[in-house]
Amino acid sequence: MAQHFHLNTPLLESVSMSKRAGTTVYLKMESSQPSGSFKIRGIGHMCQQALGCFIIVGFPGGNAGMAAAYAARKLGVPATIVVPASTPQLVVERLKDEGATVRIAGKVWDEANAEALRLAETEGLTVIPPFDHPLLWEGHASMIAEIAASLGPGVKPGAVLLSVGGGGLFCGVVQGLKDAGWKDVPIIAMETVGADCFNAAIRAGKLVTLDDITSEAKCLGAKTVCKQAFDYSQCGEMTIISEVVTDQQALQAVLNFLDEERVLVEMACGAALAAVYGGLIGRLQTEGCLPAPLGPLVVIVCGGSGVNTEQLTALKQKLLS
Ligand code: PLV
Repeated sequence: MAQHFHLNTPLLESVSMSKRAGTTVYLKMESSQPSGSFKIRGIGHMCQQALGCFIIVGFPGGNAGMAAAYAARKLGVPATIVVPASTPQLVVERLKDEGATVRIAGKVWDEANAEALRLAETEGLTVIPPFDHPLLWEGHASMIAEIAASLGPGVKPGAVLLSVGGGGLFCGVVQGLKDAGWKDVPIIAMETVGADCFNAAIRAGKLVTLDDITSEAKCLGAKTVCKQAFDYSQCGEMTIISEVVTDQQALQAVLNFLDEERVLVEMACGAALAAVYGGLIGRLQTEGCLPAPLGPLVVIVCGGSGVNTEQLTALKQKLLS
């Protein structure tokens, strides 16, 4: 059996983004993972520990589901992905192409989750959660060890820039930074308006459940961030900067990235990229939240497979016209 399912992804220097950020920008290309996003790191790791068949409750975005379906195919075990009815047909088709059984249950994630728990109970399946589990964070943390190896000895990031949905990626990156001895590296955690459960929790000083997900960045659409992510933001051990961009800014970043780096990513990833394209890095330096000058900025290009040219055109019409 393979040691793990994820790939060691490239760390690419972006000249055009470096110009905009005023420091060297390195792109950790998680968009080139099998299944299209970083999710395979944590989910692949967890599926390897799980015995037998498993089940996952997918969000409409489907990247966690895609990663589980891929890992199941490689392990030769069946996977059932339960998704809410709001899941786009494109995502359902891709999950089926990966060989998963797709069950559509309920209108929203909570209803799909209830059905998944019922199925797990009656059919004896293991539930793989999309973002809230230590094994997922352990798997995601591997990207920081790779970044350290790519940067080489003595080079440390000035900051790490990423997107937050339910906080699984964030928790993995925190863990990875701690493991690398990089606790002093600030994390810039990006969300979109209407999918901003982490920012809302930080502002409220407690976990907050959003009424609804109104952002088009569906893959950031967890209503409540995981407790571990919130706890990291409160413990003061590391510098965590939480920022929110509009859907328009996230989409504009996706378009800029496609033009300049020739890679198509989801809006969820655009939220992080928008920090560079929208001039946020400079603003944070002016406000004293980030040092000036800043060491290399590492951007986690989390990817996402729920996007194609047709959907991009539809998003442009909806958000930018
Ligand atoms: N997306 C999950 C969970 O959604 C899903 O099932 O699609 N970037 C991309 C491309 C993602 O797919 C996700 C998560 C994130 C960022 C955020 O990661 P998280 O949830 O670990 O913070 C809710």
